[in-house]
Amino acid sequence: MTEALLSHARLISLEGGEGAGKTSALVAIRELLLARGHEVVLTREPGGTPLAEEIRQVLLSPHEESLGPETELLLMFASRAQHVREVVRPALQRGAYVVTDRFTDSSYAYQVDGRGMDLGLVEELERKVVGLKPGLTLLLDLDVRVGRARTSGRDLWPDRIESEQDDFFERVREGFRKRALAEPARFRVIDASQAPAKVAAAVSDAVVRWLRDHP
Ligand code: Z5A
Repeated sequence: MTEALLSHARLISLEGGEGAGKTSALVAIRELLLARGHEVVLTREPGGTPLAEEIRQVLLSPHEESLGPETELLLMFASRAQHVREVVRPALQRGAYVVTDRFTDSSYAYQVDGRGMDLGLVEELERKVVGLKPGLTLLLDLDVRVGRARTSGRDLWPDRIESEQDDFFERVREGFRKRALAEPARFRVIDASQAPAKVAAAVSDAVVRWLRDHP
């Protein structure tokens, strides 16, 4: 159990709503870091280890209709605890960059702002169970309807969280934007409505600047 929340410069997270383009952004960051000779671990949440991926299946299954918001929150953190223990900390300790598709900011946006869970509880879980926060967080910000239109038709059935209504995702988007405003040194907000090449260029530019300032 940890007590302090430490920021790590080699931990980079990507955040945003559905269809924001996090997948292509991850690839752009990996290429950039590899070209500079760094070891890169690409990972995701919920998930990132065999056990955490099993928890992800439960969290996203459209058949888990009875899963309550408290259980959802605790399973997100159970997945994250395992991910941090097995993947994130070991990679950072051996000098690698860890680039993660979502991290604790998603729990603030989805579980606190989206579901109305207690902010203090999430802060405590972040401090005691995770103990780490990204040095750099790229928020791919996108209109909710545009994001949903991009992913519509992708899956036969939307997952449990994708099945929420637009007002839920509007609260999530506002939650992310609020966090970015509160922590301008950590967040870079990227307009994800641009063409894919422009989004990738903005992401790469933000990471290049970050590496320059945090060698
Ligand atoms: N969740 C949570 O509630 N609490 C937590 O603590 C955590 C997560 C960690 C699973 O995450 C769910 O878990 C997620 C939040 C919740 N629920 N939702 N909704 P996920 O990251 O696996 O799910 P996701 O965000 O929905 O993934 P996504 O829709 O695939 O988003 P993406 O990775 O950002 O999008 P993409 O795959 O890169 O692109 C989607 C499509 O858009 C694809 O067809 C692309 O070709 C297209 N695209 C991408 N960029 C563009 C541009 N620029 N123009 C046009 N089209 C584009």
